[in-house]
Amino acid sequence: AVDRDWWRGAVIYQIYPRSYQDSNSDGIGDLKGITARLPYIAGLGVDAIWISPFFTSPMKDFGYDVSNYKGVDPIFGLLADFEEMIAEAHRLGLKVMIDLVLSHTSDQHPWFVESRSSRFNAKADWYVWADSKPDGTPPNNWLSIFGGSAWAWDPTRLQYYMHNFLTSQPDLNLHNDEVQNALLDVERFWLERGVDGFRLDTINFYFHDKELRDNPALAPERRNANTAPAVNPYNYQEHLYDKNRPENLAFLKRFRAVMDEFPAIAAVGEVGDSQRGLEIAGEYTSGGDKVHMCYAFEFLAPDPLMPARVAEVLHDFERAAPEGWACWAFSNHDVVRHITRWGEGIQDHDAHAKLLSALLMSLRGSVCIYQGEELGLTEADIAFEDLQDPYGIQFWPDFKGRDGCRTPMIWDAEKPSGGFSEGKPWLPVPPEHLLRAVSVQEHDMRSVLHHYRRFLAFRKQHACLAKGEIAFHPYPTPVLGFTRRHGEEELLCLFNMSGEPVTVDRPAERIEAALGHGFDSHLGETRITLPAWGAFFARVL
Ligand code: TEU
Ligand code: CA
Repeated sequence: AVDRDWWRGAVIYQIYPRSYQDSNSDGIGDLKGITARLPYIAGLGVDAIWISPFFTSPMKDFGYDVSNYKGVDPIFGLLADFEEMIAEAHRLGLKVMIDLVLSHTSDQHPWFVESRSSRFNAKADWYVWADSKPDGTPPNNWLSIFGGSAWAWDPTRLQYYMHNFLTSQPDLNLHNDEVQNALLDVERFWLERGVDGFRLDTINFYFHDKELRDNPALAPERRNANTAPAVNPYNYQEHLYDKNRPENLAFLKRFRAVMDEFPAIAAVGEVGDSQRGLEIAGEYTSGGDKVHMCYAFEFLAPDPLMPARVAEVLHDFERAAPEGWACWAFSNHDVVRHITRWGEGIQDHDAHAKLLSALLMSLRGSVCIYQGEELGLTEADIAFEDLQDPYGIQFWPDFKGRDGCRTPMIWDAEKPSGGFSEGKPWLPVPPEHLLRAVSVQEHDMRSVLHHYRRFLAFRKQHACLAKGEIAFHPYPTPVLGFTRRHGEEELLCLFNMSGEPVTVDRPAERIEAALGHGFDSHLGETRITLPAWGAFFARVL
């Protein structure tokens, strides 16, 4: 029987295809490279892979600007390579999720080329077009995430078009039914090719306010403390009208209905909203008729990961979505790798990496881990001359962009560019990453890599970690404690989120240590001792 619920509690391994494995020495990772590495991924013990976009693209945003949704970009290979990859993944028991970028296309997509050619063509209304104000300025105050106005002037149509990201990423107009149908056709195309699900890029940006009302300024106390207006004015606006529109729910239901025509498909929607993210995630994942999970940004922010913060985020989500389902991640291709982001002043890098991975994989929800995270990779320092990310080039040096987390995967310390490519890699390989190569960590049972494997196996043995309810306990800082419960099984999970050993009282319940995952914690008669960055797991009897 097919397990339609496989996604609930699944661990999804995110692959950034440009940087995973190059098979033809052009310095850029590709689908054949991924296929060659699938046994490694399956060997980690994850349930699924999510591959960042590999579709035909001018690569202005490295694939998040699609010019043909049904084609594989020649840089990554052929459709036949994708078919081979998916067959091999399935043979190894891995689900395959692909990354659909449906909110916008590339400006080189034939739909946009036609749409911009005149005000009267078959696709004239497929994008978001509007006249300027009488003084020639954009229709309203909406801002682009990547800087400046969300409107770009088109000299042929003599109108503005809207773009939430780069000017070369025009937003599709999903208010138009033909556009919706075209996107559902793309969905069906890939489902027919055997994909098991989707990561839906910027799912809350699908619709805009048809009346094009101005966004209000965000009240000072709600502004994101991590950004200054000079770096990104986007965070100083309340995004009521340029995204998060109620019309989205009906479209998500249509999208879901197509998924449900196929067995065991799942979608995780990326909800980017620093103000109402969890609330929106709740809306989209409740009711069982829209997306299955939402990818939450809460643990991708620079805020330090304190025990109270973890509990707060999980409570907020449960409040917003008692029946919803979240998908948590600490790192991805858009943010500073978490080991660096949360690692200031921390000495024992490996212990820190292990603790965080155990915590991530013990949260209620599904989990994404990002390639290289299982090696404990740090953020790479990229010189301005080597920068590739347009978002980084725009805001340098206040914001250095996203290249530091996109450097190549490190396979073999002895080979050029760590075994990633025999050519010149598209981003430099930081020398310090070579010490963390798979080839090095394979030989060390105490390595971060072996820890990930052990912990993934531990998670598989304890269904409550994947599917159970979560209840937090008030342990004193720096200890975070909760139990996960599913059916008969209950597991107490304690995390020492500090670099000093700590001792806490043993709980009143009868417990039995469930170790075997590499943390040297000690269960005494009355006390539990956790080493620096240690964790402790026990069955509640
Ligand atoms: O990201 C959406 C998103 O909100 C990010 O732009 C994030 O805010 C930003 O990268 C700062 O960290 C998705 C993709 O993950 C990203 O790679 C794309 O650039 C973006 O959509 C546009 O498609
Ligand atoms: Ca290649």
